[in-house]
Amino acid sequence: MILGRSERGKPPVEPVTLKILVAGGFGVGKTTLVGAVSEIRPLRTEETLTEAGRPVDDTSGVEGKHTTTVAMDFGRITLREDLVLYLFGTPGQERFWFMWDELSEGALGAVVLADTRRLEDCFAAVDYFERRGIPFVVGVNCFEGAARYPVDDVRRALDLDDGVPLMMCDARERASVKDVLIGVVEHAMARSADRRQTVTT
Ligand SMILES: Nc1nc2c(ncn2[C@@H]2O[C@H](COP(=O)(O)OP(=O)(O)O)[C@@H](O)[C@H]2O)c(=O)[nH]1
Ligand SMILES: [Mg+2]
Repeated sequence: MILGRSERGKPPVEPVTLKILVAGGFGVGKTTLVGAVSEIRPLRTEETLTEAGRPVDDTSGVEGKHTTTVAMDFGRITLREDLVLYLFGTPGQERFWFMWDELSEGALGAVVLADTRRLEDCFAAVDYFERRGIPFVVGVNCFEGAARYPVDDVRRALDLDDGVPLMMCDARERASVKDVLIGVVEHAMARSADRRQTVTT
């Protein structure tokens, strides 16, 4: 017998798909994060850092890095059978800012990745999402060798609003990245629920 519907007699669910941006400074682990969780082979547009790009691409602190994402990272993760996230990594360098408005179209929320050794590199992303009212969480990518700071110190250094979640993570670990992504979805949903409340009361 052909089971057109699921064995339990429920119609198959059409998953909700949500778009999440992954932002942060150059070399903070955006490509790594998307690659760690994506079920599809991440689409990457990496280019070898050239001599010409060297004065613009500051690799101090990430000396092992020889490629840079020129367009974007793209990946997909199924959080539940009815919830699929599409991940879009934003290009880290300032000369690609023009792409951000395009990429953030229709996004539910964002992850801003931060490295405590170069915290200032994510200020621009934090500003961008704050200014546009796009819900975001900050993921502190814990590189080994980087000093661990108390969450409150990092929050203060980033001047984060109280409502913005900040999570420690490891961009190489699927489980860790998944927690951060669940954090974004929950934060965005809580924020939109708050807004509905404000409208009706
Ligand atoms: N030790 C460590 N290295 C990482 C981590 N995340 C990324 N990296 C490395 O840091 C470098 C930059 O990461 P990448 O994902 O390319 O950064 P992007 O420029 O933000 O896309 C790569 O060599 C990664 O392998 C991490 O959590 N721990
Ligand atoms: Mg990258």
